[in-house]
Amino acid sequence: MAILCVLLLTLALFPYGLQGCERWTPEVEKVEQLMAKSLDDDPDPSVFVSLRLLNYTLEQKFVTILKKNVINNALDLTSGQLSLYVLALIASCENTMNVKLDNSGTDRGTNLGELLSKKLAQEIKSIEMYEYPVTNYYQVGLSFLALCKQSYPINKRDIKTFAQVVMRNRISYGPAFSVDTAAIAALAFRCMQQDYKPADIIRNAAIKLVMQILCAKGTRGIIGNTYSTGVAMQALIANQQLVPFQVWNCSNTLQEVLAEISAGSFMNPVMASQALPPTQGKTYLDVNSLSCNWAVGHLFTKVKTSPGAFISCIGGIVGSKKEQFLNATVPLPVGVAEYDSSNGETIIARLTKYSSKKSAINRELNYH
Ligand code: B12
Repeated sequence: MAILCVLLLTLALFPYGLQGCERWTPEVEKVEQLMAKSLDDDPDPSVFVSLRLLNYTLEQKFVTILKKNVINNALDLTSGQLSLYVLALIASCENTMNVKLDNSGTDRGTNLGELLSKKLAQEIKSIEMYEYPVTNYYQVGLSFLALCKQSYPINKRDIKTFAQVVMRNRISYGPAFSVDTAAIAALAFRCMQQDYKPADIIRNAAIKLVMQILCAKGTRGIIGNTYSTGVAMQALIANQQLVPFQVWNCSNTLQEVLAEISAGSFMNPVMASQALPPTQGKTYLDVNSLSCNWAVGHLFTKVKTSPGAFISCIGGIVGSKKEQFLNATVPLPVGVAEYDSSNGETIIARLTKYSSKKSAINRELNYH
């Protein structure tokens, strides 16, 4: 049945461009904020990548924490975890081949490409010996993807081994076909279609994966289950030149994902991180086409006073002890430490000159 489905879809192959595959909703924004909040504990690279793809304004301090974490733990990370750090740092315009915490001559830098390449070599060796990787095929896919995004050399033989896994229907965990795993592999093979060889083997693996993903689509648009649909959508968007338009209507899937988001199925930031980017037409392949405008950090300097924190300096500008915080034109009834900002509210620090006439606005800073 599955073979017949793949065959029919292959015959019906009519390339087309995807349309109407992006929609911003208040629920998407809520989940985006939930992801952003989760970074404060310890930034997860998957959540960070997702927020970067969504164009969410982040503070650069998270990049420093990610760099510290990856440099200190690189050897202990699994191939997939290291790959997610690589993607996060690429999305931050960092040179992953030479990651440094400071620019003094003493820091020799860490080559994450080299480390990841070694981890992938172990995965491939395990596949060749035991027909299963050290971790799982999802992480093997992430490793190929992250190496490709760094334009790091990948052994032709390793690509062939992974393609063979695909062609022999071994993209699974346990006995069942894994849509999530196929999706990550499809993103990796799409990426490798650009500059890697053997070209025909890479293309055939991508076609097979796309067809398998399409065969996992339910009538309403969910692909696999709720939690695989986001990554599957990413795979189909990235491989849209292989998607027959009669077979997949992206907007049905988008609608289902948005409905699940509204129903509260994505309160786990990592699960949300896989699903949100494709709702805005973005995939992991876009990590290297983002601009790096960081939010200014450490904006407010506070001094301790008996009622609580008193803001003495904003954005490097020292106050005159005459500052006021207003909500619209109404002075806040509490200090900033106690002020509970509501969702989506923007704080504007507006520097105005007090004068008997109209106040002149010198500078305006916006913060979310
Ligand atoms: C591989 C995999 C597994 C492997 C993990 C072990 C291995 N050999 O690698 C196995 C087969 C054991 C597994 C089991 C389960 N999995 Co699983 N798994 C995955 C998969 C495909 C990749 C995970 C991965 O490597 N990520 C990349 C690395 C870098 O990130 P990581 O955080 O280090 O990965 C670890 C965790 O993801 C953890 N893990 C795997 N599955 C689950 C599930 C839950 C609920 C938790 C908390 C952790 C967890 O194992 C990974 C390897 O150490 C994901 C797909 C996806 N979209 O994320 C599904 C996925 C995470 N699994 C899922 C589920 C539902 C399960 C099960 C609950 C299934 C079940 N009914 O028994 C069990 C949980 C078992 C348990 N002990 O708690 C769901 C989670 C949905 C959700 N809302 O949280 C996903 C998203 C698949 C899906 N689309 O439904 N899984």
